[in-house]
Amino acid sequence: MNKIALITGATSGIGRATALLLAQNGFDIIATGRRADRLQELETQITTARILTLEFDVRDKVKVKEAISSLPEDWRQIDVLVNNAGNAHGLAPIQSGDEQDWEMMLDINVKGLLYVSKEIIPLMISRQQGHIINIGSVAGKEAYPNGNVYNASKFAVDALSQGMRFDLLKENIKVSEINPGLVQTEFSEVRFKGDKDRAEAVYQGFQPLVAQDIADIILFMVTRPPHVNLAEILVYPAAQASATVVHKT
Ligand code: NDP
Ligand code: 8X3
Repeated sequence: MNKIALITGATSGIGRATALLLAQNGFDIIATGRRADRLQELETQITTARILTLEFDVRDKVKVKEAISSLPEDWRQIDVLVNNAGNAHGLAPIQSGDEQDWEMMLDINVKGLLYVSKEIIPLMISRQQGHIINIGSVAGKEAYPNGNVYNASKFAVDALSQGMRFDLLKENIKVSEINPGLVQTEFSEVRFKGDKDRAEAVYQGFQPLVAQDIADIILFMVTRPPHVNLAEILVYPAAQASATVVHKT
């Protein structure tokens, strides 16, 4: 019988690549996101494993609870939770930051991760097994100019990953964190509110990571032997040395 992986934010970028890769490698997939058309498309693309999709906004804790409660019995043995849903909204000095952007980043990246985890952790505890992978960021390891609230949200993911690891130790649940540098996805388009030129410029002059690179790491993490937990990985493109130092040609 396949293991089951629930991936938040599976409609795009890292989450989508992870859903496709895990499905090719013996996992049944629960894919979540807000865009129903993307979820339906993913259903047609995953043919070698079972796939179930759940459409919800991670900010809505009632909907999160309802969605996870609605899982049929044969989908409730979740082995892997990938807390991936998230984005940056805006890139502005703290003194001119937009409050709605701030709320989105804290509500999605931090509270959303908590709401989903709160529903899945009891299912894992009841089986005394599971693996939670939190997608943090280099932005959660070092702040950078104008990153402020996005940085804060990812520093929170880092703290929560460490905290979860302590609290779930006796429950035999592994907690891992992946902190990527620049990955070319829809991330910058969202950050710059649909400005495609500005988004593309972020990745020009060097070879950025792609979503598949992060999916490969997730697959490696979740296929280690039971006694091994790869607790944390910081992964850059070869041309990146810190959050702000990128060698562009
Ligand atoms: P994308 O924009 O391509 O994907 C973001 C995903 O998150 C989408 O599937 C989106 O689905 C989902 N999402 C966003 N908001 C919500 C919400 N309110 N409720 C439910 N789902 C939501 O970006 P990435 O793949 O790059 O980002 C994935 C994760 O990786 C994020 O946590 C990001 O912070 C992190 N990261 C990204 C890096 C990069 O350079 N790209 C580097 C380091 C970390 P939908 O819109 O359908 O709801
Ligand atoms: C995404 C990477 O450098 O834009 O978390 O913050 S960065």
